[in-house]
Amino acid sequence: MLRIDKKTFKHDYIEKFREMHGKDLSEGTDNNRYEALGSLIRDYVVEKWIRTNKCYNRTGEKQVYYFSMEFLLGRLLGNTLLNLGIRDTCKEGLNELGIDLETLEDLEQDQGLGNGGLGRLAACFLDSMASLNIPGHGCGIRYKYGFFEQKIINGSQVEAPDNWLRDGNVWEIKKPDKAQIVKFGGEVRVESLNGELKFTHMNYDPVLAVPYDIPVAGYENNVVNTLRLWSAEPVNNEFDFSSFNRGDYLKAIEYKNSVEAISQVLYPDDSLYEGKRLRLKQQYFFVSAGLQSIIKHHKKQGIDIRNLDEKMAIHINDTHPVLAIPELMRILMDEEGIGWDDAWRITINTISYTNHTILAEALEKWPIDMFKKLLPRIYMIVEEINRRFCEDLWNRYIGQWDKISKMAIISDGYVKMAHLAVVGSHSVNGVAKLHTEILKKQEMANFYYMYPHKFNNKTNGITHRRWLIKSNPELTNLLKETIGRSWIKHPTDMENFERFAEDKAVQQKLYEIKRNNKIHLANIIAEQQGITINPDSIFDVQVKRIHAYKRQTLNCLRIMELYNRLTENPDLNIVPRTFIFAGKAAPGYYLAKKTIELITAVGDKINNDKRIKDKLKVVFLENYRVSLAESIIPAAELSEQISTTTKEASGTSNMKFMMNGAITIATLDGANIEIRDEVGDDNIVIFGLTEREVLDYYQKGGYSAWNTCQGDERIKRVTNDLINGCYSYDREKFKTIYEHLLTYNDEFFVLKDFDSYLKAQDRVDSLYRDFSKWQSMSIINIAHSGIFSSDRTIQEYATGIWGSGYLYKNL
Ligand code: 26V
Repeated sequence: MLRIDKKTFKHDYIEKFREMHGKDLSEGTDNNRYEALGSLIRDYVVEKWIRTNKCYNRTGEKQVYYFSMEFLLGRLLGNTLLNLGIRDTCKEGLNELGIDLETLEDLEQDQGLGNGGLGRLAACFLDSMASLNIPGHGCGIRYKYGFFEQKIINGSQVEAPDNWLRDGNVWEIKKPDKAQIVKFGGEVRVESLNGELKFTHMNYDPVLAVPYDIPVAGYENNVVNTLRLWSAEPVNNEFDFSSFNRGDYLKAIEYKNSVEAISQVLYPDDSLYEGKRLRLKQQYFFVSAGLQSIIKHHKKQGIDIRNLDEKMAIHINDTHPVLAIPELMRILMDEEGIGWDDAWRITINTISYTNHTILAEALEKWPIDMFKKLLPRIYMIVEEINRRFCEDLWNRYIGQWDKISKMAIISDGYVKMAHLAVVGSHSVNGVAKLHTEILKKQEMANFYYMYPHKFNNKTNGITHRRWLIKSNPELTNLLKETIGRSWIKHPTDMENFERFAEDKAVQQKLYEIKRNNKIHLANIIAEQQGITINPDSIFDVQVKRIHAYKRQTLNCLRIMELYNRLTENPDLNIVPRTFIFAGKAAPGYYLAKKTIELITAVGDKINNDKRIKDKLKVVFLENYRVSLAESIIPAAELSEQISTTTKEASGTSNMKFMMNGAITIATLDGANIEIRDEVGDDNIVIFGLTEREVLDYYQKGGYSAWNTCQGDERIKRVTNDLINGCYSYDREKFKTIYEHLLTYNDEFFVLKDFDSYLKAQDRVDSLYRDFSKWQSMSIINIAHSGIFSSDRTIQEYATGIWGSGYLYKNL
């Protein structure tokens, strides 16, 4: 915890402001004030950062490196203040200077270097590693443009670049002296020297990888870990003017552009793999730079390279950083002179891998030709890993050629990244129980049979510091008043809150807190979208990436059905509802973009129909991002987790919602199952096909969307409404959605689950009418959310995978 009193803080702040802006505080803009505050807090953090690093070097503690293409951090100011334990002091100090802390916090640009769940998980993990005293650091890419900014224009998504670095970034420190060279292309010369093969990479295109370090402060424990993000620069920063003739000049510019392209932009897809060469380049770029710098660091500490696996663990977030496996082999063999067997032992012991999806279309594989040309030495190593692996398979599965070619790392003209990840690591984990079971029994059954010891489950989690303490201060206070503070460091202690489930005073207080959060969100909605919503309606929320398997369409069709009932009978007795959606569609994902158009069209019609007396409102909030989620989630009452069973690996917003007291309506998919197990069937609303039923339909067929539609008048009507001009004069507008459901037999069982979903929604309506029942459900959900803190998840990774104990000492 940082010991700083209000007086010192005020003094430091005023000084910092003058030094940065060359004027007095009273003359500055809010932006000036934010910059000065961020910069001052960074200075405070740097002290602890230096001390933490010294401590790590002194103790020789095992270091964990979390490699990820994405870190979706959001804003840093508020959470850093919270973790340093100085948020209240700063707030009061600023107040006395006539400055509102929250106003400044709101000025910070989100750091949006991720697509969704996978990237946000990496950010939660960084927070938990630092807070649990684990020496764990992030390694990724400093994209110049993060996840695109979404605008809704005439009801459709329009993408704009996210120029998040425009006004600088107070949190990063550039470290040019730690830059590394990454080599692309060229060829490999193989020589035999004294009976040993020597590999020399020649005629390659060098790229300079320059690191930017971001401090990650733990919660009141003096630990500051590092997130290192790499930026690509040409090797000779500017092109070489000495050879200034036309040809060279253009070549030099071309080289500069092609190098800078590497860290230019985050790929905005998260479920459709495309074999884009630039993405492969990005992957090798940060993995190679990261590994080189880590190994140099460890060597500097005097560590015997043969014991590297005792001193570091490298975790790969999905297959995106899987080139860490051959790259580590390359460094150990070609640069450190270690033989294959030792290098392989070190590599396997060092690397562990998390799988985040079973969607076949998201599995990465690279065309051999592309791979070989771009990374010739790495390809040779992958080929050798594959040769040895296949030899092993031949001995085990004599004559079973089909099985062998299915499992091979290189086959059918591709390098299969998930296979490389399983073969080259000591641990493979899924992110929720069901997901891990599906990996073991279906998607990776052959590998599980061969390496059962590698497979394990680590159910995801979320940091309760951002998703409860920071974003829901009133609920945090209620918890402190009722059960004390132990849950802050030991989140499962939130279970003590269950004792208050039937306590009328606590129920009332909880209701008031939720209502305040709803009003806060209603104000944002009024400001952003110009829509007035009723704070006494049920806030029914689905916010996440727009994807067919997440079934925003199912949600939308039931709104259309309810609207039909209401127009026929405006006196229908329902609790008024506000349906809130937000989420981005991948720019090339036509069906997802059409889904947004449908939601906004349904909203336009319903919100302006006087007949239904404001009983329903539909809102699509633009530009979903971490900071917006922090306003939406504390205000939610119903959490929509309605993916097709088996398709959502875990989900993490489900955990954030329950922690903030929302009731979940869900299929038994991903971590919804664990949530159900925690709160019991009475405190969650479950519907839909079971895992078995879904798998049977996929394997054996037998589902007819058309017949399901014909057998249900409500479905007939709402699907018809997609093409009869009800929601658009242009009858073609939603035809793709209609066809996906009816012509192409509804891949994600939207119509099959429709009836069950409607019944579940009716249950929600009647539960909500019972004030005391609803509040007690809400209390039970909050009380059981502690287990979904990423602190629990990270403890499991640390003890079960990384073998890194805790440093329970104060730095
Ligand atoms: C895949 C691809 C495919 C190629 C284009 C770029 C790209 C970027 C990311 C991904 C990975 C998507 C996988 C993912 O985000 N999975 C989500 O992971 C969450 C954290 O484990 C989990 O809660 C969600 O259920 C799962 O969908």
